[in-house]
Amino acid sequence: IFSFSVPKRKHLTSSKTKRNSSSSTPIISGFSYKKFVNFALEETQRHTHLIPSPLQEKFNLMKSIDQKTELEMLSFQSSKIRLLRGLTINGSDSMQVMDFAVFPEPEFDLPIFCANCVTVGSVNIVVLDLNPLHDVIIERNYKEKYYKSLMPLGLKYAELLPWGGKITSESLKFFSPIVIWTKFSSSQHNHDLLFSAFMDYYKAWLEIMDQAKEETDASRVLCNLGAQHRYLTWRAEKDPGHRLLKRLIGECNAQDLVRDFLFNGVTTLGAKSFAEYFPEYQQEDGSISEKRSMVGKSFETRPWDTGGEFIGENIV
Ligand code: BLA
Repeated sequence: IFSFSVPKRKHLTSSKTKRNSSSSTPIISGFSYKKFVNFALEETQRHTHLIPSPLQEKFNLMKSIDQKTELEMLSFQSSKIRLLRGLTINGSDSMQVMDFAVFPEPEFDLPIFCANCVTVGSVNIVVLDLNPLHDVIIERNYKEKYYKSLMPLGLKYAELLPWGGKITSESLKFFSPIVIWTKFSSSQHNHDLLFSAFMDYYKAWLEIMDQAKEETDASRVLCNLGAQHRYLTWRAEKDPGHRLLKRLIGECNAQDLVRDFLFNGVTTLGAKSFAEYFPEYQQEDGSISEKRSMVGKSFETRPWDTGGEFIGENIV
């Protein structure tokens, strides 16, 4: 089953930028998030020994129903990493998507590395973060432990990649003080900036992974496990990518991809249901509301100050 190897170097040069000779507008043709994932894999291998995940056998390459879009999946694990997985979508109509995440083993309270980038035409929507495993508004120790030293990095990119506008408070609670939540229009400059943010954030995550010590207190391990399961349950139910995935590969395949690959662990790491974690979504007849947010959008500006202190109002 270990017949899959990390992509070779040649893939690294697969994305290029061409200039349209008849106009001065740079055309970002061949822009792809594959180089992001390749960078992450190569960089991870400098820090730990990656082995392919058993998921790789089932999830590797897929075509959309109309055959026009390619979905590529990669997954690995290592001693501290329960699952490192990446999905890139190469669309025909200048749509490019990346969902790259790294989930730690439950013996580690490491943040979850999260890079979600969607490019449709010239519109780019980005969430890049070391998603906190535990609450960073209530649990100050957790925030201090991981984010205090990362604030300079967060501040640097908060200026370069400005806050993307109102966001649901449900999502915000999964974000850290250094989250990059941004929207921008395509240009070589912006894509380069995003790539450099991705590289810096990922290197920062690997450094804290190197330092992470295994938790031996069983109750703390259970707490980490519960927190990761809650996170997976949230994203497996409410991730904004689901609608697009359904359209591309059909409802059944999309469900498989979301529950078994992207948020693998949602059915195995814990037994609690979505409604138990997020009762506000439960409707009178017992079903789960299809709304993404019960609270609505808020936080027009970055709700963290330069010290990483939460300054947003009314977080629900
Ligand atoms: C949009 N993706 C978004 C938005 C967020 C995220 C915050 C803006 C819309 C909103 O405010 O809800 C991402 N939300 C997250 C993340 C967390 C969260 C990472 O709560 C973590 C806790 N996105 C994908 C994939 C696809 C995708 C795989 O990750 C497609 C296959 C698509 N995301 C996608 C699209 C939009 C989007 C199309 C814009 C349209 C929309 O908001 O529905």
